[in-house]
Amino acid sequence: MASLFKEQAKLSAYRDRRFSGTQEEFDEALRTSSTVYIGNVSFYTTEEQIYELFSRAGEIKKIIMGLDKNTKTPCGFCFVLFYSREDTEDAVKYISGTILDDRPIRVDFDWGFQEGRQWGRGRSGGQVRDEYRTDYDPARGGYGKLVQKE
Ligand code: GTA
Repeated sequence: MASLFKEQAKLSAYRDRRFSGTQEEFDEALRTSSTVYIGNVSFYTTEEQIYELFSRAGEIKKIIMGLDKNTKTPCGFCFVLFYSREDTEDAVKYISGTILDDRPIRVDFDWGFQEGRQWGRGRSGGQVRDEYRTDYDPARGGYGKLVQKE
């Protein structure tokens, strides 16, 4: 019974609306890929800091910083590509929740990086969540973009 639950447990609460395959294909990609998404990152955190932290889980193939599509500057997320699935699972298990630049980062399984996914998808250029935020977050551009426009 426990293994049935384990099998059915969702690997991620996030569903990428731009993933073109079926839900089954999405789930399979999450189960097998060696890519993680890192969220809640400060705009000031560097690729070098990400490298140093995530190397603790295993050898890194590549880091892709998430960028604001207008300013081309970091906008608070990134993808880390590992060589091994085991290291990917360790990153989710042990690094998620770690404090980096005073913020608890979120490490999520990802279906796999594709060109274009490095850009924020919000109308203002950054991440969608930073459009709607109502709190003041100095490490992520201050107030949410919609509040700033009011
Ligand atoms: N693996 O959790 C994730 C994740 N997120 C949040 C973004 N990406 C993720 N990948 C994984 N796990 O490549 C990836 C995207 C893309 C890149 C930038 O990061 O696949 P984005 O953050 O700008 O846009 O993506 P995305 O992901 O398409 O945004 P989405 O799913 O609409 O909304 C994200 C969050 O924003 C929601 O969970 C919610 O908290 C908030 N939000 C969205 N719409 C509203 C709304 N109308 N009102 C209030 N809050 C909202």
